[in-house]
Amino acid sequence: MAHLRGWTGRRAAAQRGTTMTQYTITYFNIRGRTGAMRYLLADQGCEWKEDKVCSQDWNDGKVELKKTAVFGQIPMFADGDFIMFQSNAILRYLGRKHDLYGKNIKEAALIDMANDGVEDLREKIYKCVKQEWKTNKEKYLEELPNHLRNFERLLSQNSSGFIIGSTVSFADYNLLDILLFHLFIAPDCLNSFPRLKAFKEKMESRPKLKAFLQSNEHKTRPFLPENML
Ligand SMILES: N[C@@H](CCC(=O)N[C@@H](CS)C(=O)NCC(=O)O)C(=O)O
Repeated sequence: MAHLRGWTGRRAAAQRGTTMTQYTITYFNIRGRTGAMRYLLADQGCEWKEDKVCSQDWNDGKVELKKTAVFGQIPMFADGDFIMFQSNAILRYLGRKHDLYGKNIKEAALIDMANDGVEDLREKIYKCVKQEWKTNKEKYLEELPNHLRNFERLLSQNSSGFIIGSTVSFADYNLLDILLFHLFIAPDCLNSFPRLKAFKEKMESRPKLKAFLQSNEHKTRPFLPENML
């Protein structure tokens, strides 16, 4: 019976152009540090399960995982029995597994470089949001073009429209995610950056990713806890 269910599931997944569920994302009910991995999985035709952690329970110490997580934090990612933490390590793992890590070690190094740039920007915005967004917002948005300009320059050096190399990489999904978050807090922020705007449109128009971005599941998941913004 289990075998039959597996076969039926595989056939259904194949018909939808997706692979069987073997991945699980364990996280709070926000996009936060898991947006990019969801975009990657959706775009690569993979299914995954969501294991939502209640933030109140987490803060009250009621979630066992808080004690067992390698660095005491989530997201946690499972590929079958294989468990790991750290969102950027998860992206790199999926990058290797789904051939989204450049065509040689130099391209891979540049993809790491671009992804670290996204991480730096993510850290900056999360820090401002966590402290006191209302107070920090104006200054943050004043400085934002200086950060976005670096990505615009990188894109100008690459004719493919992707951040590095000629095909999509895991860093592209992460860049898309941080851009979508910034557009949420500052809808005009890409107006002076035509390449970033074109990049966003290129990524959003990839059919499987487009379908995911339009899904209720995605649209109803907030970027961050609502009381933070
Ligand atoms: N470097 C880690 C940071 C993870 C992190 O900051 N997780 C936050 C949610 S975004 C968390 O677990 N917060 C609850 C806590 O620290 O107890 C990553 O990239 O995965």
